[in-house]
Amino acid sequence: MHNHKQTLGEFIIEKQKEFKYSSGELSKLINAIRLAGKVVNHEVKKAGLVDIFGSSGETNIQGEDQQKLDIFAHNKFIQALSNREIVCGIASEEEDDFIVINSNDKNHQNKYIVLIDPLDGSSNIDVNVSVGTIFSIYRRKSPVGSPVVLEDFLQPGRNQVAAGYIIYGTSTMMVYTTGHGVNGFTLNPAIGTYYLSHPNMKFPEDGHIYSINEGNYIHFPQGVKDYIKYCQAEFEDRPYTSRYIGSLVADFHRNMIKGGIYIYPEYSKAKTGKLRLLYECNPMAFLAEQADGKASDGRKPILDIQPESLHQRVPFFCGSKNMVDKAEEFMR
Ligand code: P6P
Repeated sequence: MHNHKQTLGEFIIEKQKEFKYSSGELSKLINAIRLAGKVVNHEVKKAGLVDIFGSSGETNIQGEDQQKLDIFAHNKFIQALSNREIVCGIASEEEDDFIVINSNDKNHQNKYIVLIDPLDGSSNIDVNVSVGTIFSIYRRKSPVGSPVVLEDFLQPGRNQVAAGYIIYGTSTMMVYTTGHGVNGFTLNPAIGTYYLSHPNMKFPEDGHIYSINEGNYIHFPQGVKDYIKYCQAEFEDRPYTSRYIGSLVADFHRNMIKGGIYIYPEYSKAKTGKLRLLYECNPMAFLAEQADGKASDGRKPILDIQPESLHQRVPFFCGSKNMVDKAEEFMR
């Protein structure tokens, strides 16, 4: 039986037809991300063969040692998004401030902004473990025609128009939502085409996998310690399995397919957690809710948080709804 899998390109065109007033700008934006993802994938998959291992000797605003692939990925996404007159501004983990795209007024006519973590999990690059790109898309709030301003980037996650990730794993996949469910596309590297391999992805309501860096156990809030002990108790469907890859995209993706919870809580060494609200937690929370999962800071939905700064960090509890509910019970 010829099982024609729809390509990402066909999918985007078909979905655009459903939005009769769509200008096609969002489709162009998703296409730009699709293209940049292929370019980054090509580089990531050969990282071991060329001298792009190791650090660039520079550090980013997080004080993190910037891997060359981080910078390569950042540049490729900025380039792909800037060249096509689609967005009026970009914020990236790799840049201290947001980027105003081309100050000529043509680009100020564009209504979308993008926030991106070009290569999350970069510490895993040198050990050949999956890494990912995370992106988040909003409509600008400031008037079209003027240069984009900080407030355009500080919108609650609930305002997102689209969000997704590219996971550079045993296969490369692009997983995204435009607010009508989550769809996963797998890249066929031989021909550079993404195919719809995981339509309408959903978090199982329950799960038996918990993802947390237990090396920080003694520093965790008591509620997190109690939840971990709950996961480890010999009872009913427990103990659960502990799986922690050290790449948010990889842990999230596995949990969405198999069921599970990912937790990066606040703790003594990271007073408000480690993950960034704007280009890690908000896009993953939008995907989680669209896949009938849940994402909170341990108390309230991530998507309802009013951001105050570009690189702000928040505690992150995300995954199967019933597991996040249970973890929140322990946090109360
Ligand atoms: P830790 C990678 O740097 C990252 O931002 C996430 O992708 C990952 O889940 C987490 O940090 C790992 O942090 O402190 O456990 O090494």
